[in-house]
Amino acid sequence: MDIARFQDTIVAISTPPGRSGIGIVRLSGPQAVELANRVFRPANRSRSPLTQRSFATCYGHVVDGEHIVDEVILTVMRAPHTYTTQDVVEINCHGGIVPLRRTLELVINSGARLADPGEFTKRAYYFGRIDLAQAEAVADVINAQTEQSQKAAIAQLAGRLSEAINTFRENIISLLVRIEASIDFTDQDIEMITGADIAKGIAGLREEIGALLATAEHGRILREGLKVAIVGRPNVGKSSLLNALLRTNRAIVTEVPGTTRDVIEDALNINGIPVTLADTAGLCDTSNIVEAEGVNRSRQAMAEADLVLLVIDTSEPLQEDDLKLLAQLPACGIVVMNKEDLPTVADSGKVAEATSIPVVWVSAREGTHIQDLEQAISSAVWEGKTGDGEQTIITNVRHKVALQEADAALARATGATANGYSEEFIAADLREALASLDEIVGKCLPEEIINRIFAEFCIGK
Ligand SMILES: Nc1nc2c(ncn2[C@@H]2O[C@H](COP(=O)(O)OP(=O)(O)OP(=O)(O)O)[C@@H](O)[C@H]2O)c(=O)[nH]1
Ligand SMILES: [Mg+2]
Repeated sequence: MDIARFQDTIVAISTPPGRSGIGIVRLSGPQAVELANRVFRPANRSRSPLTQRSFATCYGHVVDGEHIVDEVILTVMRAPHTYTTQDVVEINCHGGIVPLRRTLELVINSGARLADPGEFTKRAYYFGRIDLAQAEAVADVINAQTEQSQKAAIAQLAGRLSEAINTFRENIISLLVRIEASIDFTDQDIEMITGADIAKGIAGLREEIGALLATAEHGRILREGLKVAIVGRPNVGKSSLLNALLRTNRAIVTEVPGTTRDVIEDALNINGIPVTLADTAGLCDTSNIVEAEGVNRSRQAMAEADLVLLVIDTSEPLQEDDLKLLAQLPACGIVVMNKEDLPTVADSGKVAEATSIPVVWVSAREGTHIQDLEQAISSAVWEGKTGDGEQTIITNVRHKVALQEADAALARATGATANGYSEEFIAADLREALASLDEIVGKCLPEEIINRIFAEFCIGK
């Protein structure tokens, strides 16, 4: 890592482009206060950012020579208790693109460099204020789509995941110390670690890592969202159901079978779960090439979904196609018995016989019992858990893969112990497990990977 680059003073607009009450230009680096001061004129001439206490504000103007650019409030935050651990200055401008751009340009002309995406957070990581898992959580907090996703990200930012990983690391290190002592001092009078001790230590660790890994699916959904596909025969009310769940008229609904030709997607929040909902073309045998392409896309959406809602029209007798779809329905599915406002003709007993997955009755057109369906969707995801964010969870695929690798190395160590291999082999496996855990918190990780992680961040964070 080019540490010298972190001695540059960087600047960026930290708020999104567009009109807003306030926009923030942020600086970090050894010259942050000095460079900000060059473009700032305090309203009270006796107060200067240069002599300002940390976390105090100063009212005045950003100026270009004698020309006033904007009326601002400037906050000075002094190293080391700042976001980056360096001196940080935030200039609260008016939130229009012109005052923000001009302020940014003036600071750059004074000698600052434009920040790379995520460079403020990268500095916080390199200077040791947060570890890599916490830095990744910063982006997750910004990107969170629901309160539950945000809770998980905040817990990770506060270091909950890092604590769990560090406890695993310490357990491995203490096992390693004991194993290495027995290797180095075989002829001395110290208490030797036995194969049984090692096996017990590793088994306990694997159990805890396994419990953390078991949260990964739940975590992935919180971070990336749940993909839900609405499928069924033509005209059963799939698009009406999409509209009912979204509470808008997003998709075209008509009494003509084959109305929906393409997959229509939209995002919503169901009891805290970020969901991407896909309405699809009715599944049927067709020789019409447009309809056939629609059916292909429906099948693809069904295959890619985390959860499938199979809609059945209860105002008609069950058809062969309904039964075929029921048989194909994945375990993570819900049968939606639609049009409950009309007299029931479909044989619901046959549906219950055909599947063991939940069945919910609704009227998509009238909007009745839609909340029951939402409840069924969240139960299917959380499997009865509350998803209250109290548990430490894995939300990031990178962390999941590293934990799986650590677990695989521990499994090899268990095998080596059971087979009575020498302690050197067991120690080598334990060191590999340790290296995988290190990757999560960002110890000894190749720079290329670290750069890739921060490249995903927005400018100004
Ligand atoms: N009575 C009643 N009619 C409904 C209900 N849901 C949908 N319909 C009607 O059923 C017809 C088809 O609805 P759509 O939502 O377009 O059905 P679809 O499954 O998307 O149809 P395709 O896109 O053609 O596959 C429309 O006339 C709707 O008004 C319901 O709950 N009750
Ligand atoms: Mg439709």
